Amino acid sequence: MDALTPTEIEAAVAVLKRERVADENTRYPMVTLAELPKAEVLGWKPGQPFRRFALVVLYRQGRTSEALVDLNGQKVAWSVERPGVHPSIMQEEWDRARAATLADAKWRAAMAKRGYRDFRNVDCTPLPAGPFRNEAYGSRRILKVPCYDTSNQLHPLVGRPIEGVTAVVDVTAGEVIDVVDSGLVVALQPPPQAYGRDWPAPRPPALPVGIVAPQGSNIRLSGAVEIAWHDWSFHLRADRRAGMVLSLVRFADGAERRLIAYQLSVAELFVPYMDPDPAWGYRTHVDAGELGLGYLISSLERGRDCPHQAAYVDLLYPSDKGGVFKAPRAVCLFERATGDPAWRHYDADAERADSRPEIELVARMIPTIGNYDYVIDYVFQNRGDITIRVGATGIDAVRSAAAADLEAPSAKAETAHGALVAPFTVAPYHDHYVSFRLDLDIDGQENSFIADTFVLERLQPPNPRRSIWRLASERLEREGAITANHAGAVWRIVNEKRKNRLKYATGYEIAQGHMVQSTLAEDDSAQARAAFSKNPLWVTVYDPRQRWAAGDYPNQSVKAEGLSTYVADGASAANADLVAWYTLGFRHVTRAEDFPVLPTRWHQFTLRPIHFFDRDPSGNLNPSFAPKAPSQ
Ligand SMILES: [Cu+2]
Repeated sequence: MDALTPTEIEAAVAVLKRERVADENTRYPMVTLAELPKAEVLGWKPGQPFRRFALVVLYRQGRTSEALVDLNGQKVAWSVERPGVHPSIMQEEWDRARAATLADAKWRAAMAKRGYRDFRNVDCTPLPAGPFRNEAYGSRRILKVPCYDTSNQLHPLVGRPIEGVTAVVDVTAGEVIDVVDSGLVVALQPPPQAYGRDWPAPRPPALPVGIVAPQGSNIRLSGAVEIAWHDWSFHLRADRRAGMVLSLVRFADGAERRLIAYQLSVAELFVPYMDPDPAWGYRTHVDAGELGLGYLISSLERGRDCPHQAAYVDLLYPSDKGGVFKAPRAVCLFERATGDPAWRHYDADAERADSRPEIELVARMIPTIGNYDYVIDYVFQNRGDITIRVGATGIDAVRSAAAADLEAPSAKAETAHGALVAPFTVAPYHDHYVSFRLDLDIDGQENSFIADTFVLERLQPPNPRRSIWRLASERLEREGAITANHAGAVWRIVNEKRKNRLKYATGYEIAQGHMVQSTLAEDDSAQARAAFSKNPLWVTVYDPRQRWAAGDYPNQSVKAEGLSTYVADGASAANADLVAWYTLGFRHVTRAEDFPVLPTRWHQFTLRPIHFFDRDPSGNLNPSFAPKAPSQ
């Protein structure tokens, strides 16, 4: 399960060139580990030889192909053309789009209408093109480019957006093929306080509060990269698109290391803006497929993004040109005392509480996707829970407005699709949908999905109660979206062949946390290509080729791909190798408190044992986990 090493990446590229599948002009939007069949992985014993394969997406002058390279045999196992698709955007394309825009005469003329004749203080940030079913760009590879006035600013992302003008760049030709001028001209006002260099001065430091492990760490790291912490163990690797990928998640139950999840990873991130302006309507980002969370992973700051004593893991990613780049401190792993009781009970007779302090393990990455930073955490707890959390922070995408406040004459129109977050600054409303691919393998691969719903049971006299609820359990027979009665349901994946001591099928609940369903129309191409966002949960039968909620190539796509096509054959889901896909998300109604920076906004859900164990696995927590009380 280890990520490809630099030697393997270079070897894969060399084999492709030698067999003339690639040449000097080929770019590599993806070079990643092609996993071996599950049986081969699970049957492997340390010391045995094993096979290694690289899955490569190649891009050369408008043509996309895929190849599988056998790294042991040093040969191309297969290669295939993929006509009509667009792989993720590459670094040189961003650079080319920015340069082409700044040099274009038509764009300069549109900017002159807004008072710009010199461009020293103008910066441009290319964006994915979005789906464009009705535009005349054909199959060209496009970036759309809005620009910002950066005079008096330190940070281009918080520059003043120059409204009304979007350059459309064919990044293969390196030329601007269209300049969309909506005619909107917003006279630029002075930047609001707290923009750029007016960031508020930090308050004086408070007395220190921290997370310390004075006698060392309980986390054990080995290989590239195996993690063991208390009863938990898992493997972590880097992927350009998913960021960190967790595999072979096990819990030591007595002498047995029981498999819970074969793999956990982000499967897509969809952020559609709700602004009809042509300069905004295309902003319907599908970040993992268009860009890549690993590609945009940001280095973690010691003592700020994670505690000082965290273990920081550097990760290596393949570059667009077939080389390797290193992301220093790409992932952190740390344990923390939450300050909460893991469990407790107060004994009134004895006048004392028996309780245990809670300690948990966090595995964290923070991809920075343009203006947004997503703190993505997998939190492991002694009670057997894995809580998956996403914290959205960073900077709201904003547009310039004429209104200083809501009483200004232009405010009503300017806040129809967003809120003023600062004077002259509107943050358009939008959604965030994060799809998690949860390949749960509860005590093995033969699993079933059961939804327990709450139904009203009427009671008759002489019973003084008139109603109670009872559980109605339904097993999912065919793969598909979970649409019926899902609010409040207990969703669980069980192994009907393995029983706990009470003879319940062992299982894990996908405990509903924050979830959101898209309400966009089916005939909106933004919705079509992110069809997964229509449902909070999908269950599919494992297929190693099905990894991405919006499909392999959502960039510029107008088609429904991914989950909606994965379930189309309705494969039997009873006692099958199941994959659950959970849509975590929120509707972002922007507000003044999102400014100058969005305070981290957390959303989460939990994987929780249900009859998996014979009893609470945290019942045996040692009271000595308690830190010594500070001397008074
Ligand atoms: Cu947001």
